[in-house]
This record gives sequence, C-alpha cells and structure tokens, in this order.
Amino acid sequence: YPFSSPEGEAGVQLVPKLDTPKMYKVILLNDDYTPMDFVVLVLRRFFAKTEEQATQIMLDVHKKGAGIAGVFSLEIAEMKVMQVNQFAQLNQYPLKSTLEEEA
Ligand code: NFA
Repeated sequence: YPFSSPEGEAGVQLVPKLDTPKMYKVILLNDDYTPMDFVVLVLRRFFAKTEEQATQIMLDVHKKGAGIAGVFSLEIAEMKVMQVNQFAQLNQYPLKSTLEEEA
C-alpha cells in the first residue's frame, strides 16, 4: 500500500499490520533462601545461559532485587515462568519469576 496510510480517521486500523510481536522479559526475583547455585542451575537449564552468564545474572538479581533472565514472545515467556516457578516449588525454594512487557 505505497500511497495509503494504514490508519484511517481517529487512528482506526484499516490494514492488518504484520507487526513485530511484542516481546516480554522474564524477570527473576531475589529472595533470602534460594541457594545461589540453584539460581545458576535454573538460568542454565531454562535460559540456556553459560556458567559465566548465569553467575553474572544471579549476582545481579541478588544485589539489585531483580534481573532479566531472557526476552521472549508472550507464549514462550509464559512457559518459562511456569517452568521456573514449578521447578523451584518442586525443590522447595521460594524462587519466583514474573513477566514484564518490553519497553
Ligand atoms: N539471595 C539468595 C542468597 O543469598 C540468592 C538468590 C539470587 C536468590 C538470585 C534468588 C535470586 N542465597
């Protein structure tokens, strides 16, 4: 549609946009009880981080209270949050992750 705007009066969408899908951050939250090694394991297992990457992210979460484990489409991000929270609960640790829409 080289000569027409995709939006009509009042910004109503006239042409379906093949948009870049929104991306979502999976945020890891700090707590006082989950062992550091367990957090590193989670980052390696569910976010494909190297030992070095996982350690850096874990320490960041530990010091700042929260940190980004990865950025994904909504469907994948929701699955990661479920997997992390379930795995932590199974191991009786309070570790939690949440979703946040990317800016
Ligand atoms: N704060 C936890 C501890 O001192 C480690 C931790 C890091 C927990 C990142 C959760 C997330 N054992």
